[in-house]
Amino acid sequence: MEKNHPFISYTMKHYSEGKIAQNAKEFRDWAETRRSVRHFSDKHVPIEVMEELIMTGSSAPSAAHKQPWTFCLISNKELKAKLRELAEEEEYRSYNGRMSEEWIKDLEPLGTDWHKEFIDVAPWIVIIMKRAYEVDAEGNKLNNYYVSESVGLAAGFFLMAVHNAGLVALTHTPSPMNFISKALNRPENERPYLLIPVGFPADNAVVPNLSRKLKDRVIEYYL
Ligand code: IYR
Repeated sequence: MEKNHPFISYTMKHYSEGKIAQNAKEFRDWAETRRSVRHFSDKHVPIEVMEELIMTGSSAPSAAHKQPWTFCLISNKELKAKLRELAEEEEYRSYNGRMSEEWIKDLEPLGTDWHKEFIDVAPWIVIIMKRAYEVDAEGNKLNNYYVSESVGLAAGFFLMAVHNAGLVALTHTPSPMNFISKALNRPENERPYLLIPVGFPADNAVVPNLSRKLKDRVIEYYL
């Protein structure tokens, strides 16, 4: 083993087969209760909570352990209002010409349109940036690998942390997203990946009555 890259032992709690089956079932049942929510309350969520959720996101595996992400944590009212305005401008154009008829039809059951009220109502907006490459102190570019895959995993971990905390989120992809880089003054090596409002659901929040694929359509067995 390389001296410069030491390994440490890793041990996990040993569960019985029955307990493992129970854990798997209970976690799945709980995960199935997560929903994307578009109607937010403006109720306060402490910054310390958000930091914990983000650090759970950042615990995700990443290619070559580069952790190629930055989570922008936004509560500033003026900035949220500006982001909403810019997102709505782009979304208006998307819904009124840029998106295909098929796409618009696919979104019908979700009840989305170009209005993005949640961006300034939710107490927090988390914008996950993917870092295409790193820049060292001398200005040299350093590679990151499988950036989209890695950042997708971090986003997934983050969403589960939000759900676990008793909060809700929406994975929003305003398109195109370059306005975010400008509004947040992000460096050249970062690209917006997802905009995620986080908070409590509004009292009158509703979600579409969707069902999820069952295992016969999800799993192909090679036993
Ligand atoms: N970006 C638009 C459209 C949209 C696209 C998909 I794919 C969705 O699952 C939901 C919305 C919007 O946010 O409304």
